[in-house]
Amino acid sequence: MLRIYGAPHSRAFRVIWLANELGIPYEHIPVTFDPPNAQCKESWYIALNPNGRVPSIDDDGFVMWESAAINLYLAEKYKNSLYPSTPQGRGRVLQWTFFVANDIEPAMITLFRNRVYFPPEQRSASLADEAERTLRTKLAILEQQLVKTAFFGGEQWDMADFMVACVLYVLTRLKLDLTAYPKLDVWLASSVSRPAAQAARKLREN
Ligand SMILES: N[C@@H](CCC(=O)N[C@@H](CS)C(=O)NCC(=O)O)C(=O)O
Repeated sequence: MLRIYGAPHSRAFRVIWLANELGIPYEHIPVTFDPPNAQCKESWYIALNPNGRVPSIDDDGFVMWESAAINLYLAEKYKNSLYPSTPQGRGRVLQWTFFVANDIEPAMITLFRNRVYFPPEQRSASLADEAERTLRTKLAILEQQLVKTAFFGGEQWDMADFMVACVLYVLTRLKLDLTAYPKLDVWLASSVSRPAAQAARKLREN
């Protein structure tokens, strides 16, 4: 049985969403990460993930951490129609995975923390503004791709789309104005409306 560790409003959301897409049965252990009582800092959890961060998985005794790596592993092991059948298709999945992880997520998280997550007195408007400028140049690259092809996977919504959408999900909580990226806006709304995403979102609301 697959075990997924991490509160549903953490990056564990990404893994839960994919497990739903793949139809994998799993047990969810909602390990908390918010101080001061973060369960991910307890010794039993550090034994699973030395970073003391969520998510982690235990897949029949195989323990892994890092959300993107976990999702690439699960997609390959429990392949369904989302998993590209060609090396080129899989190359595209990796390209978009690294792009969102390296170029988008740091700016997006800085923006999220300084506009939404931190208490108002801890927010920095200048950090937020700078992060928004960086983020917008990267969102323009995603928009350009969707002008060329309907999906990041090409003709159909596949793992490349999933890997972008599960990171960009934070934008829906930031309420960033996406009118400069009309195709990305529509694509994101439709991605997060997928039944597998909706089921994972429900856990966040509970
Ligand atoms: N690159 C890691 C980041 C994991 C991460 O930062 N998780 C947050 C929750 S979303 C966490 O555990 N924060 C607690 C901490 O850093 O102490 C991944 O994608 O899995």
